[in-house]
Amino acid sequence: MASTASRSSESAERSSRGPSGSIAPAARRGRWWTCLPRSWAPGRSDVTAPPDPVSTSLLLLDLVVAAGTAAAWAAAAVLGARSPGPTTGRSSTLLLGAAMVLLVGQGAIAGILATRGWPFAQEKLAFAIPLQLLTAGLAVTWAVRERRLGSRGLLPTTSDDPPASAPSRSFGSRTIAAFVTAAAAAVAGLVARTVVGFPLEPAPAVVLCLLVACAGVLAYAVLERRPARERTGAAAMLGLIAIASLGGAWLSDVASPGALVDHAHGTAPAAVRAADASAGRVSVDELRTPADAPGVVRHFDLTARQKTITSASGAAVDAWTFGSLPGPEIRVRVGEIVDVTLRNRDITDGVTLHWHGYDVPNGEDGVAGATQDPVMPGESFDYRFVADEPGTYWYHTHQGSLEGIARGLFGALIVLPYDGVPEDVDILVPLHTFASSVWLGGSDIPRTEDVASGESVRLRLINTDQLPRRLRLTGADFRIAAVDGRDLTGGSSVRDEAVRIPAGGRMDLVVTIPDGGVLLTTDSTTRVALGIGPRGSTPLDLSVQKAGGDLDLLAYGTREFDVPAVLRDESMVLDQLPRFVNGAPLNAYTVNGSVFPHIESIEVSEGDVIRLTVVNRSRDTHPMHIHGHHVLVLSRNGIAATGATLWLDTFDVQPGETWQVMLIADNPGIWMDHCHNLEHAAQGMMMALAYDGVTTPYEHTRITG
Ligand SMILES: [Cu+2]
Repeated sequence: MASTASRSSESAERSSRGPSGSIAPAARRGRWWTCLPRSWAPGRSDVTAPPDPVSTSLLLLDLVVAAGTAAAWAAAAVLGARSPGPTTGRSSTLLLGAAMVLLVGQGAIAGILATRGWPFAQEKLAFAIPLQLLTAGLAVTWAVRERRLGSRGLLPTTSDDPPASAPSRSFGSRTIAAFVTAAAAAVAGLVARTVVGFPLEPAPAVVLCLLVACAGVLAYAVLERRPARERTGAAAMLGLIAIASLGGAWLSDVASPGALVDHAHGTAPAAVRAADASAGRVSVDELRTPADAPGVVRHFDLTARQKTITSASGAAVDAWTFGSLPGPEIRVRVGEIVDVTLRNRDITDGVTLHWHGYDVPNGEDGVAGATQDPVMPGESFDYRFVADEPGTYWYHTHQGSLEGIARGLFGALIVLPYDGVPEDVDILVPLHTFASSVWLGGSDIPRTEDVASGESVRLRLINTDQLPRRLRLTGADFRIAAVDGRDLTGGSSVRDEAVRIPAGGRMDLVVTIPDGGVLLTTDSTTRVALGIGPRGSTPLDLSVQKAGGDLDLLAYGTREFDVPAVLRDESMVLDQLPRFVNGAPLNAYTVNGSVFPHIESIEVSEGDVIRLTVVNRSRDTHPMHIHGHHVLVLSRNGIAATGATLWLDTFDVQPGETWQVMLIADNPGIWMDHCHNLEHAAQGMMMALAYDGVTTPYEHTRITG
């Protein structure tokens, strides 16, 4: 086996940190000045086309058709309230016909959606369409009956008009009120889709039915010119139901204790611990790495602080750092004990360290509000875990992580196999957007790395951004050796295919350097690139082929694993719905219709095997990240994974997609599951995977993502 020459990709210049020498890249003076705006927005995704456009398009079409149905009924009501003219009869017949055709259209679309997954269609097939069928049926029946009786002169058009005189309206009050009711039912269907979402439960369905009935009664009272008192009464009832349901929704958010509270206890540790022990419960505080765990201890010090960093291009970045951008690399070997002291110098909201993708004991997971309190300025926290899972990982703050990570509170964690990796050269390539400037491998300008022709290179790609990133390796065949810290078996060599890495995901590429070198680029920008080649070669001049598609990991490599019998199903339906987050109204990101901390936890016992179905009804991509566990990908959109066994800690559920993954409950604790687009997480898309009998003394109200 060739010896492994490990190199930091950020810079040739290094400075040693900590007793055992974690490495900080030195900032370099650049070739041009770029002025960075003070915006920490994640920027535009370079991966835009949804892979399952059918469900997404159908969901959109369904909304259009439902809105059209409501409009047709409303127009029929308006027309019906006008005095009869030469075309009124035909127009209203046409509108009734259109409304019925649109309703049939809703049914057809919902039927197709149901074949793609019940969560796409539940509120439509179980509520919106039956309610509309009922109200539409009544409206059509009355309209036809009235026309028939009216043509025989048997029916007054309104109760105020004598039959003999010219009618002031085309239809009677009862029929027009029925049109209004049908329009209200169509609107209720829209509300069920866009406000309530999945799952639609009985209480909101009953409220919506009451609102529809009230709308009909109010319309009738107005049309019948009933006394003002009656109309006011009906309007008041309508308003009351609306206000009561809004109030209920608000209270259920701000006043309900939240799912994690089932696992929370007070903050008197000794007494609680004794009570827990006698009840067979265990606190997250006890789920730590034992102090006497065997292995060579490698100690690292990480101090979070505000600091101005100069980029390779010479730009000044107003960063929050662990000393460098990205933070010092922690590189250890299987069998060693990773021992890290985190200190906070001046990050006022506090910091923690979460070991992204590394399945540490729960008490080391670094989630403020679930496994510890945030480390405030002047405070410190010690983390300790055994290096036994070789691969590429990263660490980042999990307190105010949206801003914290964006501004630089992260770094790489590399665990080498005991014998090292078989490649000659090992290059770390984090991809991050500071303000709006993309850094590839620690540089915001194109750079090169000298590697002799014929040498093999392992490129450790880490996407630390909020959005999926597409990367391309040009100039030679390459293979994917590992994803999310797990080796892929039997992956064949590919050329000019793009790799797509979800937010927070990692991918190890292996390539043998040809005479002309290779070039790593991202579709995000042409302003950064990493050329790797022999001295004197010009890999930065290689021309990038963008014709190739994305490499599909679900069909890459060879399978070596039989899925065990699945014991239990759980589901997460992702959506964007109006909800109160921390008491403020928001078009929030929801799981199963709720936002953090009110999303019901997935409760497991140690040893459970869960089949988790994740359905995305929204129009955003959600990189779902599960703490403390890797999940095995079973299928996407109903198509089974056929490639190498794919264990991921972050998987991109794109709009309209359905993923099925398997989770083995083998790491007790209270674990966060959340979208790693941290804006989405901060706006509700975060929940817990909670083990039976595990409690936490920390308050979830302090979790800020
Ligand atoms: Cu998301």
